[in-house]
Amino acid sequence: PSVFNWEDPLDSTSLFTEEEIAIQQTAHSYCQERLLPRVLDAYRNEHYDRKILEEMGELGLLGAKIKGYGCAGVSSVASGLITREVERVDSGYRSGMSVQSSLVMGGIDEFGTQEQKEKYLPGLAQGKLLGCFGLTEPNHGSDPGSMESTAKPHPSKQGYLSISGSKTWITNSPIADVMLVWAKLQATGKIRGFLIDRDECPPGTLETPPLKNKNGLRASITGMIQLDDCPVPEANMFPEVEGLRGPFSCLNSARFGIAWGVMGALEDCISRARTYALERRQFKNNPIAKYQLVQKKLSDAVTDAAYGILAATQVGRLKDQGKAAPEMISMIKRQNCDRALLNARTLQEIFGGNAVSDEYGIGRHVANLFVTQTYEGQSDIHSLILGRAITGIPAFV
Ligand code: TGC
Ligand code: FAD
Repeated sequence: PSVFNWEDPLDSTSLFTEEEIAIQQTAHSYCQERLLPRVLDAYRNEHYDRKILEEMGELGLLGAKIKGYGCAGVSSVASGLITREVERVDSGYRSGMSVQSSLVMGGIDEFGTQEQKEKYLPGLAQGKLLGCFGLTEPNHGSDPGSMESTAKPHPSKQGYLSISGSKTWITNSPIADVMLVWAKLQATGKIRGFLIDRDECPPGTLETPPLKNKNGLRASITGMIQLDDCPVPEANMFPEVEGLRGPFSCLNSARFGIAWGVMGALEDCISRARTYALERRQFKNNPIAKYQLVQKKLSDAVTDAAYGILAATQVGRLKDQGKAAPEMISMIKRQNCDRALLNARTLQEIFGGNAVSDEYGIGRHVANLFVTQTYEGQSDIHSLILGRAITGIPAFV
């Protein structure tokens, strides 16, 4: 007879190949042995250790889907399993990795010239070069199409553009070596992608101040990108892609990764809450796990995690066959983020007063999961993307 396994209730593992399971195990061991012991300190002190990306690079976890340039060339499902393992420890660590892998490396791989790929991808794959992705601006978050950053011919440097503008809430920006910045080309008014090397920016043309005192995602580093007539070689512009298709294509892959990652965070909440409920005793020395209301909280969370993984697996398979519509990714990003946040918040109640202590880890996940529901398209924005596809009527304007 088949056995019910609360850690994988619908046996999603049976849908993964041996190679995918081996990759997940490598990521799992690294995350539990090397990341978990440092997360509490990192979160308390709002510290991100850039060596983490180098360690991930050594294991082949960065840009893992990309073929060539020192990348592993794995399936979408395998890349999802990596993000699930990283976010099982902390969404901030997954965030740093997603930006590097999906947004920067993915963007260069899809839209870069051969020279750009050869120049940046091997270093990014090793985690020796750090990347960030600048789309959001202080006045334009959900509506990046209205961005104000512009690129115009440089007044004095032949073959250079001059970029001005401000990007905010940018993961990794204070420590990034290379920045993928989206700005409008003045001549056409069209959005284009630019690779900006920190080392090549003259003093005063680039600042990347950190945004401190966050109440979520404290184990990742976030900042601004301020460009003031920054000279950027024309050769550093993505050659063809124009308009929002560029940044949104990178986002398809990062949003897919988040849909997997938040399920890892939720699974960690489930495991912590279950252990706590079995150990904590109230009323005639009963474990609180005996009480129906506690069991319902666990049942809801375990069900949502199992459904979320199955849906993400299906979209991953479709993605590799070239059949994943962006709306499918919006659906799993929205659903998995919303469900992870809702269930984590409910499971937090199982810890009683101890939920307030950061030693129990649950409050950290709840605070992080609020951010995951907000970035890469806030959940309501994904509702509208789905609503547009369902009705044919865009609700944004
Ligand atoms: P819309 O008219 O919908 O589209 C404009 C052009 O873009 C194309 N497009 C896509 N292409 C590929 N994939 C997608 N998912 C695409 N969605 C749209 C579309 O075909 C069109 O192309 P063309 O050639 O006809 O010009 O544009 P809109 O301005 O009406 O968009 C509205 C909306 C709401 C869909 C969009 O603006 C949106 O998604 N807003 C959310 C913004 C967002 O997600 N920002 C993320 C910033 S990066 C980030 O948060 C990183 S956090 C990382 C971490 O730390 O983990
Ligand atoms: P707004 O767009 O001002 O939205 C505020 C609220 O209004 C939301 O609830 C939204 O859903 C709602 N709203 C807006 N328009 C509508 C509408 N038409 N109909 C209904 N509701 C609407 N960005 C990057 O480019 N790169 C990064 O690396 C990056 N990292 C981030 C890291 C962190 C920790 C955080 C917090 C954010 C990061 N972001 C990054 C920015 C993130 O993508 C934006 O915060 C997000 O897209 C929302 O934009 P906003 O904050 O300007 O909110």
